Amino acid sequence: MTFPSPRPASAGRRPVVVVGAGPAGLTVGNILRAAAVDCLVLETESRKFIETRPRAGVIEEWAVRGLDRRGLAPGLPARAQAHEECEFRFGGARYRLPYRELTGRHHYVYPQPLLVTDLVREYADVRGGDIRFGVRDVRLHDLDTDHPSVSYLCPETGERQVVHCDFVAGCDGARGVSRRALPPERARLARHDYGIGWVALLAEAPPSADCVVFGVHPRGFAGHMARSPEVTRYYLQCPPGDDPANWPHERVWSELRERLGAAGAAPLAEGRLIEKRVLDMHSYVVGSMASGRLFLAGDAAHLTAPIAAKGMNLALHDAFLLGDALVAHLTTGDASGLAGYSAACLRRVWDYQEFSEWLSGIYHGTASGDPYHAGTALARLRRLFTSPAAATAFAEQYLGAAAAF
Ligand code: RFL
Repeated sequence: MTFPSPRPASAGRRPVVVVGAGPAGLTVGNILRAAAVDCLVLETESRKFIETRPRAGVIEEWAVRGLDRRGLAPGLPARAQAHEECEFRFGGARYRLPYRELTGRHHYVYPQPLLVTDLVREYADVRGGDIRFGVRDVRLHDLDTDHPSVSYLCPETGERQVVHCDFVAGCDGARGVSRRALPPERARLARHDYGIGWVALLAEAPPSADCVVFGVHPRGFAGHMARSPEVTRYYLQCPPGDDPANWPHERVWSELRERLGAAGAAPLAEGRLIEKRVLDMHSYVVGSMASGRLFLAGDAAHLTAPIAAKGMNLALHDAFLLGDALVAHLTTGDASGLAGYSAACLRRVWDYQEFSEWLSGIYHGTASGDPYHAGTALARLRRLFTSPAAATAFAEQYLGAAAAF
């Protein structure tokens, strides 16, 4: 929904207002600041909250190169762990997929809160960017005109403030307000519900393997992903809508041991569970990521269930394209980047959606209770470990290294 123009209570003017300080919004803000384009970032949460909110950890190599090229997250390649292989466990055995050997590429593991901390510091403390935390009731106005604005309630005074601008970058995630400001035909979602839940866990425990591990088991999928030498993310498939209270410490660890068990595997290092939430696996993609002066980026435009660890990577891809396109338009008048923005982003988005859906078949088919899906899941798995061509194709998709044309 877009609101009629408010009476300016306290007007300011910026070329760009960025709504949301996640990886997408902060990256756009940093690119604008580097080109001396003034902008304002609005965020509903506090700085401390966004710097500690746990989520992603796997960043693709091209995304790290993109950050590095723009002077963002300095030193990240040195501080992040490089991952070169992953392991599938099924039928009581372990199968390694050496994706670096197959493609020459690797993943980085760098927790999202660290990336957000780096990006906020660079934007606000180094590049002098303006950011307002704790804002309430953000509204977008007159997006179909050449004088859009964004208003919000100031956390200190409770008064509505209005900022006039040329463009709005809607980077406010899955539950933000920007997507709702698209006209209905563009806001229409292509949505996919997997009909599956995952208990997402963070354990205060060192990783129990030197790579990401996927357990494909008749009791359900289980995943193991390092986050740091002290913290490990685990996933356990569960019914959608399940209550996290149904997963006490003992049950979690016994299911993880069972589903990730395989001959020769190191025992799991147990630890206190510091995050436990149930995610209902679903994905969506908007019809268009642009309308008038509004451009969406990241989860505001498309959600990718964390099956293949793609969401933050897509948010960064959008942000690189949007930041560069806004700079080109505002500094040289070149509008071609903005004109092609939505189509360019959606190519990669759909590529990653398709891979996530394919991978879901492998993860969840065996436990589906449907012998047909169990059969095709095993066939996909066997193919990965019998056909070097299939393994290489998987590796390219898993790393996001396949060109999205
Ligand atoms: P974010 O990170 O949600 O940031 C949006 C920001 O906007 C603020 N906000 C508003 N601000 C102003 N006005 C409003 N009205 C607002 N409403 C909301 C929010 O407070 C927030 O600060 O979106 P962004 O920037 O698009 O980034 C997307 C990523 O955060 C997301 O895709 C990833 O976390 C997904 N994801 C993963 N992605 C990967 O690439 N690799 C991974 O390994 C990976 N693991 C994961 C994940 C997501 C997970 N969950 C929680 C669904 C693991 C998990 C468990």
